[in-house]
Amino acid sequence: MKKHIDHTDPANTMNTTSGKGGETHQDAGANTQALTTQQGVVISDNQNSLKAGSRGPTLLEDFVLREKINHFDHERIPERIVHARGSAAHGYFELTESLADYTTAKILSETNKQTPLFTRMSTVAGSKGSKDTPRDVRGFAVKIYTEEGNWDIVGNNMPIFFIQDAMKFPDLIHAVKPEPDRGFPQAASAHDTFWDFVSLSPETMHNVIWLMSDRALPRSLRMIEGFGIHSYRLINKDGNSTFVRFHWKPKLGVQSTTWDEAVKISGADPDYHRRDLFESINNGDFPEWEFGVQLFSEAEAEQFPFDHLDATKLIPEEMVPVKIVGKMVLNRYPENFFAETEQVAFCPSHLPPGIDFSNDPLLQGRLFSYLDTQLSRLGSPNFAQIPINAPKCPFANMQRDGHMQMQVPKGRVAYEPQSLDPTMPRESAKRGFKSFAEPLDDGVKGRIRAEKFADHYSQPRMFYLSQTPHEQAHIASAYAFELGKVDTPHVRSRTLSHLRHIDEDLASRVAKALGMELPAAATLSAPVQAMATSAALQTIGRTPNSLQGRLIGILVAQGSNKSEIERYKQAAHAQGANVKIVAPGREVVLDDGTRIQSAERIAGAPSVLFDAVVSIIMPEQAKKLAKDSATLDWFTDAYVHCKAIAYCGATDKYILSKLPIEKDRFITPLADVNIFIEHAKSRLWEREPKVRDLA
Ligand code: HDE
Repeated sequence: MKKHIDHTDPANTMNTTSGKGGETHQDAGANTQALTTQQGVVISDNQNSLKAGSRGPTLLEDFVLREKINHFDHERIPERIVHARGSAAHGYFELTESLADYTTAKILSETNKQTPLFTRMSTVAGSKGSKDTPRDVRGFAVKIYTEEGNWDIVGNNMPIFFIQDAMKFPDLIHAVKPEPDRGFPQAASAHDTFWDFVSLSPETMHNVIWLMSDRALPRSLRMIEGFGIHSYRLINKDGNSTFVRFHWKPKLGVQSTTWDEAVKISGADPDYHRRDLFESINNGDFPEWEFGVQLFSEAEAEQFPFDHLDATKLIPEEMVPVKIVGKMVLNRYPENFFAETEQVAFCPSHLPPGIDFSNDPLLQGRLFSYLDTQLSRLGSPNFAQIPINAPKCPFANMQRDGHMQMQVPKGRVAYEPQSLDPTMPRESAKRGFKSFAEPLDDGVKGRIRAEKFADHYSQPRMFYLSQTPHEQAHIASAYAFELGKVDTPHVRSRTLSHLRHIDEDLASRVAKALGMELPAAATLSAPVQAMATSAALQTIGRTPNSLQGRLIGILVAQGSNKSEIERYKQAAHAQGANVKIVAPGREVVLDDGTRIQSAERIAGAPSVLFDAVVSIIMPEQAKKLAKDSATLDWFTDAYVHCKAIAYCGATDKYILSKLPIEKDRFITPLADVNIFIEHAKSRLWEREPKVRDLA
């Protein structure tokens, strides 16, 4: 009955899906690896289950089918409670300036050597399958496989956190996650429970204003900053401690999208950031960050107008400069998403000797949480043996057994101290991890919050006043959008009562956009301090005027001018940008008869996916495209998102003239290629108030 079919021939593979009986697979032959069961038994037929007769029933005896289905049924593991959606890459860390005066950690004192690492960037609120571009904080977790043990810097793309004490974390997360009765909204903070919680917890105000800023809408994971947030300690050979905060600064600078763009990107490409990371690494454009430290002594910390152990406070760079001492390069995308990105287990408690924790009460809580969560997520205390988690330096201890033990420890000794086996590992007072011998004041035991933690508004105020006017308008509009989704009037009103302490003008703008009266200001538990503004906190103000790492979309169609296309491509490439050709179809014949492949059909590549757009089309094609809403949106969106547009005569005559587009200096005819390239490096923010009713 059985026929042998060559599955490498597309004509034949059709047969196997046709549902007709009798097909079988292509035979592995002598030189091809054979498909086997988990037990190594070669499988003869991977298309048909074992049946009694050609039309069944299927036999229980079919161990090949049962093993295959059984494994499939258990393919999923619990997703992370927070930061479930993430993308990651391998790379290396290199120290360029030694911190040997401050720490014994080799990773921070031995320069010019490359140490492997794995970095995972994530959203916080959404589940594993949620979109890449919600308004959200981004996780920034780096595992450095140092020769003295793994060092996990588990941080975010914002330098502060929502809460001051670990006790409040489950409440914060329950408030932001989909509401439990209805199961929505997914990956969104714009709903009642989030704003109810934050408006009752003024300590959240600082992170909330960052969340309302453009920082929450990154253009690319390659363009986010990373912060360790908490203060840590560096310990030197004399046992002296210096406080430190860790920073990652992207080589491409910080860049964000607008809110409207982020919303549309999530429809056009929910994997926008993951795809961007994958494509850039595969193109050899390796994402890179500088590694910096803010170093300060206990005495200096005493002088700060805030408590550095409070994770809702940043240390302005103008107060303690960020000293750049190294870099991180991501140069290899994971081979298998599950085995690496999903199974990687970060724990802030993973530190090499020479680095130590501070008493930040949020950090102290995290030191428990991450180890604990890995047990339920990965199912075994042996998760450190999974290749992505295992240290790359030697490791040995007396821990034994447990689910999924991968090692086969030898010998009769599994305890310490022992005198039977001199080859077994022993503690080392000299090389081992030592905690800083911190003198502790003998305060009272109690559920206490330090008084210095009480100032909740000075830093959000500093953040707001540090922004450019465009960014302030985005922030005010974001509050209006989010609170506009809140149905409970007293929650909206209570939030406004806090905004009054951040900035009266901000509060009035948001109230006006919501059509609400301004309530009385919230009760203050500490005076609002005037802090110097900090330009380092801007996004738009600091976006580099550069095309490096950006993407230009060129719309072409049947008969488009090849030399114009080449001219624009070359000009873009010369500045470090990538180019994607967009066309009505996936293949198109140009004016000189060459048939080219487009990267995308226009229906699947709205202009929100590009940093600037060019249109090179012939009149007949322009007339056709003028009737296509995807094409009309392509231009309208590029316009309302303040992007540079280069157009040909036919585009102008048949498309742009039909649209509510006012020609400004960022909209240029094809002849002005150099002007277009200059403009493509930034956005024309002055255009925004003409096209959007900002708060
Ligand atoms: Fe996390 N956090 N967190 N967090 N967090 C987790 O650990 C937690 C906090 C951060 O890519 C979980 O492995 C508590 C601050 C990142 O795999 C969990 C508290 C910061 C990631 C957890 C915090 C972070 C996590 C979920 C308050 C920035 C993703 C799965 C005390 C400095 C890591 C997991 C990755 C993940 C708990 C607060 C960043 C549940 C209890 C502050 C980047 O253990």
